[in-house]
Amino acid sequence: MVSYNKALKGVDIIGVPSDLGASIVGSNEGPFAIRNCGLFSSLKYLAKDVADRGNIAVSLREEIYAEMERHHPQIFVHGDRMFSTHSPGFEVVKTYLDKMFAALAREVVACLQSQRLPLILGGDHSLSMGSLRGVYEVIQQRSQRLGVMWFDAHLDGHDSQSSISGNLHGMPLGALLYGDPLLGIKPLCDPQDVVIIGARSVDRGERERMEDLGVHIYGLDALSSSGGLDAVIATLKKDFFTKVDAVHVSFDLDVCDPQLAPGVSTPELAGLFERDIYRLMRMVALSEKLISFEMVELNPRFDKDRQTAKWACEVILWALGSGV
Ligand SMILES: [Mn+2]
Repeated sequence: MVSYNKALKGVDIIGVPSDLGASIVGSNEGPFAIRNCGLFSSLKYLAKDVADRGNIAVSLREEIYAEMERHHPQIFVHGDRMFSTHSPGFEVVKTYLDKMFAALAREVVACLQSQRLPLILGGDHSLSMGSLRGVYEVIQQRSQRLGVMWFDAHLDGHDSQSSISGNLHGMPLGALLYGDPLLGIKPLCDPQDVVIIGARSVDRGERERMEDLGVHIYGLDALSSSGGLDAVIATLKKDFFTKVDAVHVSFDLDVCDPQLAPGVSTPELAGLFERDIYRLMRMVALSEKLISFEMVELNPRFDKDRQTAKWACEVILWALGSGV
């Protein structure tokens, strides 16, 4: 049993050591860095039944390059841009991603079906394309309504057409909201039940497209005005938690201020600090509706003295009720 969610029998850690969705490498080292901060033993204080299911198999970039060369002998410039959706070799990348996302979705389904909370450690944010597919599979079987809380400096609301970079970690939420034929993703999220918290690096078109559909965006402007966080928490309690049956939290560490969490691939100035996150995670724990949690975008290469990895552990523990 987890201290603040009686419906959960235990917690299963799942690592996704992949940075294939990002042009900046290094977030593949995230799961190792978080585990090395003693996550497992800390979780044991909160939930007696904690298991680590290990990592999802992720192919090496080098292996994928070699496969690309076989299909596209004319491609000889190897670089991180090769993984962009605009790359001529993307269909090769996609076969690897599909395998990885399907494996993650299967693991998530297995956890949820045994009333356990999948605690997913990324990895870049594109992993949500796999994790949320698994969560929705179970939610639909149960005829339930899922709320998605997306903590992020960015909206991640592009699709493979609208994205300038073609980086997959900038499009997981867009793909899940609109569907994306190139990525083979059908629309899964109900926009009304998606909240984005902490966004501050936003394309106007991306924001308007999401808001027109009904996605609730609580950007840094809403959170930093006087009484802003109080108002957002009150609104979420009234209009979000009461309406959904279960909640998935997707926590991109770049939602935090870079002074607090420097170890991310795409830092953005002026983010959330400890007290804000504490209050938001306490609300999640007290709701008793959390069914899955992912911690993404930790990039240990940019971390300072493991500060971001330790902080990531703290956020996880709060979400599971350690600060209640
Ligand atoms: Mn993100």
